[in-house]
Amino acid sequence: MTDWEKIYKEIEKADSIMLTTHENPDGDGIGSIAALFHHLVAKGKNSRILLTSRLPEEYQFIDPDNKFEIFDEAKHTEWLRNVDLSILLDIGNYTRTGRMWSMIQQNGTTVVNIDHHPYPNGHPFTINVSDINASATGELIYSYLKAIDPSCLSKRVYEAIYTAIMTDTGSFSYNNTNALCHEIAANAIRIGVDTAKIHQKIYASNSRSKIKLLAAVADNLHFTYDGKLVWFKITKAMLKKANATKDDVDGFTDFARGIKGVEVSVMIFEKAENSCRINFRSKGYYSINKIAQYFGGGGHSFAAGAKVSGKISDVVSKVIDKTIEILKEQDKVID
Ligand SMILES: [Mn+2]
Repeated sequence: MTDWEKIYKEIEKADSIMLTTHENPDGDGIGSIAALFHHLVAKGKNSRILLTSRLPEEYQFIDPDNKFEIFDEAKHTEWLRNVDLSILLDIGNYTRTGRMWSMIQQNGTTVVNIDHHPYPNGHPFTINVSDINASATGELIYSYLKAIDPSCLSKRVYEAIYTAIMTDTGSFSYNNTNALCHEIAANAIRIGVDTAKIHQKIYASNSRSKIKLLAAVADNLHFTYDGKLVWFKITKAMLKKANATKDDVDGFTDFARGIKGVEVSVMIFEKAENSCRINFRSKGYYSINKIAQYFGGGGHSFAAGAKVSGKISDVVSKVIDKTIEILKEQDKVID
């Protein structure tokens, strides 16, 4: 039996199914959920989408029927306690389901995980499909639907899958872009998906506050390690001054990586007084997920993240020192 058949068997058995992705969801998690949701509804399942944080504005078009709910303990505990199957998509690490994880575990039901992030230290899932060669989780959902329920691949489902793949491949530009992504994109165009419009909705909708914050960031970039490493911090005060929100920092680490001569970019974002979020990006020469893993996070070789507790000034020196150390180690191996 293939993995897809195993997963479908679990779906067939279940009456109620919960879909979720990581907190601060991105286009891949959101698109993958929306595509799979159509399949579950077509199969007559009582399905719900529960997110630990809200659907970002630029992805609202994927959810015209308001099926994406924000997990609320008072509202969802009872349902979640009795759910037959939980499906996690693009999660990276199960801890990124936040408060929902303990509930998923407590009810002892089947957990299916579909992801393109690696799981080096084992996993707590009933069925785990972790394919690091896939460009995006959306690509895996496409393969699943093609194998199990090809008639479900409607224009709307292609829209969701296209969104997942476009956002995770940097609009088909990163080195995870593969032949299948382009085949899926071609199918999407043939079925009538307005791909230019999707791109515009997601990438041409920057708020003025976001650009104001980006200007502050661009003014405070720190170059080190022969200019190959660039880092910047975003403090609460900077957010306030630009009138920006935490969602506005999306894409900033990619922007910094795009500078000529830079190989690795690091963002240190002050979440709270004693907690920071760190994002790492690499152009492809250095692998940076080891750094994220050192700080208890995870991700891919060239895009990873972690949460680090402590004051931002302490976190900056800790993270940058460790980053340089790990880049040096890789330079030694490469020499
Ligand atoms: Mn992804």
